[in-house]
Amino acid sequence: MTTPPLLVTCGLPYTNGPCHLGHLRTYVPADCYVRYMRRTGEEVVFVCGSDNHGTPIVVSAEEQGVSPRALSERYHVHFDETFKRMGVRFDRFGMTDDPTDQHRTTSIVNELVKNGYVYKQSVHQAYCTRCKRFLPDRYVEGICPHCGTPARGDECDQGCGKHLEPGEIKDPVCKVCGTKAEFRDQEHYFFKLSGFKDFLLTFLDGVKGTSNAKNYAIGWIKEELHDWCITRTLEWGVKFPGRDDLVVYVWVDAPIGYIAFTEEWAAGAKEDWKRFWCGENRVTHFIGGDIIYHHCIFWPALLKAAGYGVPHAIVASGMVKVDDHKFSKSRGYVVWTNEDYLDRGLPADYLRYYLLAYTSHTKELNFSWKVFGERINNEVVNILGNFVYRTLFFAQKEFGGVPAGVVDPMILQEINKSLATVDRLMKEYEFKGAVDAIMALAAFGNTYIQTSAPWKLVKTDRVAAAQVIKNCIQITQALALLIEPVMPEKAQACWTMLGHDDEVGAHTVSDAVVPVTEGSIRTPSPLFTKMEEAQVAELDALLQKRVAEANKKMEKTPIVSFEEFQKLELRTGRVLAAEPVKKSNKLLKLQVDIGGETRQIVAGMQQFYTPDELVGRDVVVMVNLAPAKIFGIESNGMVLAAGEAASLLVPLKPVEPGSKIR
Ligand code: B3M
Ligand code: ZN
Repeated sequence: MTTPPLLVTCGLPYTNGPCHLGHLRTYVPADCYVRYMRRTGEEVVFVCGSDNHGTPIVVSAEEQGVSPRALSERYHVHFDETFKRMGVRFDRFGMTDDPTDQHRTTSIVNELVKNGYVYKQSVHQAYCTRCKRFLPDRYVEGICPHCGTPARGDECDQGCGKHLEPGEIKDPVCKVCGTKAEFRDQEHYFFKLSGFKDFLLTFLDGVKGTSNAKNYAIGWIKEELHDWCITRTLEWGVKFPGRDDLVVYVWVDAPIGYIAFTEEWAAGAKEDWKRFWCGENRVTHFIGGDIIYHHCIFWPALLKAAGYGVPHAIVASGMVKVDDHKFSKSRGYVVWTNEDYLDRGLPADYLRYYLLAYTSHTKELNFSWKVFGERINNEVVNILGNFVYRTLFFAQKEFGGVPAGVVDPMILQEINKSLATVDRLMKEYEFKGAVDAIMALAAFGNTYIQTSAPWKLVKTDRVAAAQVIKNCIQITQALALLIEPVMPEKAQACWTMLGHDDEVGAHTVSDAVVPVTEGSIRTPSPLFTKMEEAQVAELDALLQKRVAEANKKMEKTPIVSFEEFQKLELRTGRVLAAEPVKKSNKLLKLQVDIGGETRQIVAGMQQFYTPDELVGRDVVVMVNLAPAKIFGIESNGMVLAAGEAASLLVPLKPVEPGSKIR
């Protein structure tokens, strides 16, 4: 049996905001893997596209007063261009809103229905009475029923990370207007996911990729597996077949995009997309660690139910932090790919190197400009750049290029060792390890040239000096070939300086041990320039400024809508009794008549009023404040007062206790 071709995909970016470091943490390693695998002689197709549907896009489009399609097109172009600038080269970068995905999704959903995996059921769905609409997914916010953390309608993004089904979220609030949502019944379609438990356990047992993906998913399945609601009440999306009022859930048509983009590529390349997706395949998904659930549970079950091949490997990247803080756009802990990096003229290859070499693919990456600068200078510039430049400079100066002779077997052996290590680690998705092995070869070269000192040797033994340089050029050639998946532009520059006219990427990595031949090279120039301290400081200052501004914005008192104000129930109340709270020199325990009901309220007023001064007075009470225990005493409301001395707010004219404040 022949091995099927390799299809690599990347999680699809939503078209509602620009590209940032969090995106790149998945795309750069995927691109590195694709480049490497191609250069082992494999047939590889690399597809991605933008994710245009779902509530994140609709909400953003509404905010900006444009259509979801227009917003999607804008960011689609943005991502396409940014990836190219970063050297991430997809064979196809499509859109989920385009006809191919619409068509493939409809076809797959029809298949699911035909195969008996879909049923209709009424669900409690969050509904906003003010906006007069159902609140799917990110239109609603509330509390996660599993862990109690504030969550979005479709996922517990801050807490346990679980996917939430419609109707599951507690205390739902409309994201658009802030109104407390209510639950109303609505008919939806469900996919019988619960029947796939055994299939999924077997699938996950065999799936390749990184262990984090697999292990999380197995844990979730062992806990429980609910059926999956696959429709939403939205205008924007792929219509559910036969229902004009429903679209399929974005997490159905988004991964189907992987197939659609393969179809689009195949149409252009005169290829058969089925080779990649039907039966035995080698589909490899690179994803962010936050979408493991969708790729390891929903997606394989869906493919299986519709009669497609299931993914071969799932590679999940670890989280990104910025300056030791959780990555957060609203808090300013973000690095924008264009604005903060590429547009400042910084080389894409430096960031690629940093992302790949910083830590293991599945571990947390803690970005800081300082460490970025250090690693580029200490590793890329001092080790790799230094070795290559010394070698080529000396070769050119003394021998006018590559000298004659035969490379030492010891050198070829060293290179072969590196090739084997890099090969093993790349295939294990251990990109950091692979980069380290390449840098170790450069460090070996540095030590070798330093201890052999050809610049001294040449004065006494020209032949021996030529031998050293020949060996160093062989190592340089190996480095250019090996570093290409990591730093494609710099690798090409190095390759060209070695005197080649073709593309380094057109060579297999095994060419690293093909003996270099005598001949001329191009005048060398340093491959890399140092990150200047001042430049690093400036980039860091920019980040700090952004964080400070975000903080200020957050601190600002938010504007409150009339509806929100109305949620506060303020009434007049008459103090019936007051006594000091034992063992406290600040608190008074009050009994307040708020109109037919007596409330016990604990207030910090002992220094300002004697109990006698308060009894009989009319005050203003916030009635629907959540009850609290103060000094072990239940307090049910708050008496309003102003200023340091707690001057009581009182009605100017007499009113009945319990009069509403309007
Ligand atoms: N658009 C982005 C995310 O949740 C989402 C990925 C879809 S991959 C099929 O990270
Ligand atoms: Zn609303």
